[in-house]
Amino acid sequence: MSVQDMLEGHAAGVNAFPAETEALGNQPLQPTIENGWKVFELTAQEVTWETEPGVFVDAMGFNGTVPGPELRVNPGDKVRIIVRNEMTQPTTMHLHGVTVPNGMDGVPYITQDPIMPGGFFTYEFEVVDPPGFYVYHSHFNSTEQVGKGMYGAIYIEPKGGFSDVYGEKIEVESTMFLGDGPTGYVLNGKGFPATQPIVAELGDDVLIHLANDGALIHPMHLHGYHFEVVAEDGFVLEQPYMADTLMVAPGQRFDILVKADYPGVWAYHCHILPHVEGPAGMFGMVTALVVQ
Ligand SMILES: [Cu+2]
Repeated sequence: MSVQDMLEGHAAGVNAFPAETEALGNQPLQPTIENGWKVFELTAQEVTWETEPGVFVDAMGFNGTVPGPELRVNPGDKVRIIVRNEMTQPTTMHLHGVTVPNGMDGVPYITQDPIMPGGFFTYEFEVVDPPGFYVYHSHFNSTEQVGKGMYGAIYIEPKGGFSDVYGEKIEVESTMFLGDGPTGYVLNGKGFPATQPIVAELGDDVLIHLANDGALIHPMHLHGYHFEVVAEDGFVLEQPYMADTLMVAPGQRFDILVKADYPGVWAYHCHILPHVEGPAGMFGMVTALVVQ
């Protein structure tokens, strides 16, 4: 590749960021309340998903997006999640890290029959875990189904939200799912330059929920800052620690706090370089913390 092509490629990606694509994941899903139960409805669907401008992949998602919708519940809630299967293959859903009755664990032939195409299953549980960040994902043919996007966030939070958990007023809350399967290297189902920046005002306390639902480890590195790792796998750490690079293995979740004290556009990316940058510039697992 010529020097000119390299320069133009690098510049084009940055100039396009954040590029628009069809649909974003992590959208809030409001429950209905039925006899004291919070009822969420999720539908497993095969979708064509735009990971970056003009790049469409065969994906699978809850309610048609990668990641699926965000579910928010409170300690003590009675929660019902109805999962319908509109796909051409069976599925199940597992509540990753959430304490549930065994029959609600979502593992095919261990705790339930698969949800056949056209069928549904109702997952019911009472929230007994401490406030934190949890995940739901497919547990059937999961290399394909999770790899193609069947995962999403479930937050257990007090009425005052995560500000009450961490004793800081959280001005910006952001969630980042890492993925590396058939969708390519993605953050929340999008590859750079279609990844979404985290935007904060100077001095804001920024909470980032990180989860890896890919098949590879990803050391996530934030430029210009040190962040505080405050929770792991939904548990608030008794001894939070400072870092600038945090290894997130498949299945792990972390909460990190960033005090947005330095203005500017700060790259935030996986530090396995083949996941983020080539001769034509940045791609994949790159976004930015934008402090205004
Ligand atoms: Cu990576």
